[in-house]
Amino acid sequence: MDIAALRDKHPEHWRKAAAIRTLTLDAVAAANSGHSGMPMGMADVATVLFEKHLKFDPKAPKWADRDRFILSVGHGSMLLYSVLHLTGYEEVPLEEIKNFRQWGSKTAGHPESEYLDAVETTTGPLGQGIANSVGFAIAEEMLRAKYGSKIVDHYTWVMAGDGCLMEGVSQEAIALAGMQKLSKLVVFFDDNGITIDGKVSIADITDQVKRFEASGWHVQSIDGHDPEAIDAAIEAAKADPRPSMIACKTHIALGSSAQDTAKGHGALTDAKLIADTKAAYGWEHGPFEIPADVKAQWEAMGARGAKAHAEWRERFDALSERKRMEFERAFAAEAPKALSAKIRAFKKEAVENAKAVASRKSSEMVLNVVNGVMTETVGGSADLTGSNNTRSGDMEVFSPENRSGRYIHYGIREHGMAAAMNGIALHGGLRPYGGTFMAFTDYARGAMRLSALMHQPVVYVMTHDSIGLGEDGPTHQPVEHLSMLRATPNTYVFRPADTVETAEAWEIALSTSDRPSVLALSRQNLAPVRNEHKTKNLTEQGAYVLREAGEKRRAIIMASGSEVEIAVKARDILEAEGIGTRVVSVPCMELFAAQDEAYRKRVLPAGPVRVAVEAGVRQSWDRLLLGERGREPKAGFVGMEGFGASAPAETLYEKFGITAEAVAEKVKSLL
Ligand SMILES: Cc1ncc(C[n+]2csc(CCOP(=O)(O)OP(=O)(O)O)c2C)c(N)n1
Ligand SMILES: [Mg+2]
Repeated sequence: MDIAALRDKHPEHWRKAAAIRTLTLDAVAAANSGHSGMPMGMADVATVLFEKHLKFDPKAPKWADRDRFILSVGHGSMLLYSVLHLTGYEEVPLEEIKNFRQWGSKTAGHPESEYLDAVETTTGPLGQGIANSVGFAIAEEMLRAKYGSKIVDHYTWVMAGDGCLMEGVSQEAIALAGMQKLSKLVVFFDDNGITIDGKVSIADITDQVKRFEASGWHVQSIDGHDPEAIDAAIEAAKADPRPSMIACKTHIALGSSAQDTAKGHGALTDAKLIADTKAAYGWEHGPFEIPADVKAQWEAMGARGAKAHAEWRERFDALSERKRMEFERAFAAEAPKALSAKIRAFKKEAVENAKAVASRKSSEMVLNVVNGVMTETVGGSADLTGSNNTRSGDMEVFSPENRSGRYIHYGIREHGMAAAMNGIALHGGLRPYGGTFMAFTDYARGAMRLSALMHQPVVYVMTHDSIGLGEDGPTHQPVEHLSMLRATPNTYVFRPADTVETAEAWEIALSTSDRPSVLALSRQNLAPVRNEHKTKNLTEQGAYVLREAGEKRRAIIMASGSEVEIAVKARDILEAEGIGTRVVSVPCMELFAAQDEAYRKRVLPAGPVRVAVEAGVRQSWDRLLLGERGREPKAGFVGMEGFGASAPAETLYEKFGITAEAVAEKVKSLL
C-alpha cells in the first residue's frame, strides 16, 4: 500500500482521517487492549460520511431526526469514540479517549448505548448492529408516514464487517430490508478480507455484493480509501430507491507492519510499530495530540448540524400541541394516561363474562383494546400471526406500499425480528412487540439478551409456552426456556394464568420503559381463576395470594400460567381432606423479588410446606421454594425433568404427572 500516494492525493482529507487512526493507536496502546485495525481501515469512509453527509448535532445527541450511525462492527469502537471526540461531543472529552476500556469510563471495549447518548445501539456481538439497523430504518419510514417528512426524514448508516456478514442474523436482516425497500438504509461493508483466524477465504467465499443484490439491494464496490469514490458512492446510494450496500475495499491496520494480516485485527501496542505507522502517516504529533487545525475542521463538521437542528425545531414547534405531546410521550416511552382505565374496564368485563380461553387469545383481546389507545405500538410475528394472535383487528400491514401499517410480517426470522425490534425501540417513538413460539426464543436469544442489556422495552409474545401445546411434540415444547429467560437480568417474564392476568401483564409491559418483557402464553384454553374484579393490578406484585387456606394453613402451592388451574384443584383436594392450603399465583418472579421483604413474607410465610407446579424445569423456582432465611420450608416441585413428547395435551399432563392429584400427593408426602 502506497501510503505516501494516498497522503499526497488528498492531503486535507488525509490528516482528518489520520486523526482517527492515531487516536485509535494511542488509545489501544494506553489500554494495552482493543482493536486497532478496523478504525485504521475505515477511517476514510467515516471521515467522508461525517464531513459531507451525516446529519448530526453533537450538542443534541438525542435529537429525534438525526441520522443514525451504527457501528455494527463493534470491536472497532475506537473509530466511533474518535469521531465523537473530534466533532465535539461533550460526553467524549480527550480524558475518555485516554481511559478507553477502563473502569468507570464511558468508552467501553465495545460501544454501549447505556454509557453514551451518541451510541445508538450496543454492538459487539457481530451481526446485531446491521440487524438493528433494519428496525431503525423501519421506524423512520413509519414515523415519516405518521408525522410527515418535515418532522422525520433521516438516514440510517451502518458499518459492518466480514464478521457481521458471516453471522446468520445478517441474512435475515438483509432479506427483510430488501423486501421492505428501506431506501434510507446504507450499509458500508468493511471489505478487508481479514478476520481473527486469518483470511476470510479460510471460511467463506461468498460474493457479498451478489448476495445483497439477490435480496433487492442497490450495490456498489469501491476503494474504501478514496474519498472521492466514497462520496460518489454515498450520493448514488441516496439516489437509489432501494437499501444500499457499499462494499469498501480497505486495508485492515492500514500503513502498519500488520496491515492486511490477522494480527492487524487486534491490539497493536508495540511502540516501534506505532512510531513507524505514524511516520508513514506523516503524523509528527505526540500521543493523543490533535493539531489545532485538524481539530477545528472536525469541529466544523460537528457545528454544521446546529442549523439543520434549529430549522427542525421550528418545524416541530409549528405542530399542534396535541401532535407535539404525542411525539414526545412516545419518544419518552411513556404509556398514555388512557391505558390503565382501558385495562381496568377490560378486566371487569373479563370477570363478568368469564370463559375459558387460551392466554394467547386473551392477549389478542387485550391488544384489540390497547392498540386503539396506543398508536405507537408496532406488532409483528415471525410467520405465526394466526398462532401468536399478535395482529389486532385495526392493524394494517407495513409494506413498501403502506408505510402507515403497524403490523410487520417479519418472515421466519426470529433472530432478525428480535434485533429489528431492538432497532425500532432504540429509534424511539414506537413500541414494538413481536411473536413466535416460545421454544424459538432460542433463535431470538442473541437479540433478546441485548434488549435486556440496553434496557429496551421490547415485548416478546411467546406463545405455545409448554407441553400444553400438545401434538407438535418435543421440538416445539419449551421446557428450559422459562428458567433461561428468568435468569436473564433486566427482563420481566410474565406467565399469566387467565385473561385478567394477561391484561395486567400487558399493562405492566406497556407501562415499562426500561426493560423488555416476555409474555409466556398458552396454546390451550385456561379456566379463569380471577373470579372477582379488582381494580388493582395484582400482577404488579409478581406473586399474590389467589386462594386462602380454609383450614389452618399447612401448605402453600405456587404456580404460574396454565398450572394455576391445577394448583387450585389440588387445593380443593387437600382442603377436602382437612389440609389447609393457600394458592399463590406467580405471574412474574422478577416483580415479586422486587417487593419489600414484609410483603414477600406475607405471601410466603416460613412455616407451611411449599410446592411449586409448572410445566417446565424446576430451576427458576428454587428461590421461592427454599425460603430466604430462618426455618427452611419443606419444599417440592411438580413439573418437567426432561423433554416433552408428541400427544394431545391432556395425555401429556397425565403422563408427565403434572396433575392436581400429583400436586396434592406431593404436599402430603412433605407434611
Ligand atoms: C457473535 C460474535 N461472535 C464472535 C465474536 C468474536 N469476534 C470479534 S471480532 C471477530 C472477527 C471479526 O472479523 P471482521 O468483522 O472481519 O473484523 P475485522 O477483523 O476486519 O476488524 C470475532 C470472531 C463476536 N464479537 N461476536
Ligand atoms: Mg474483516
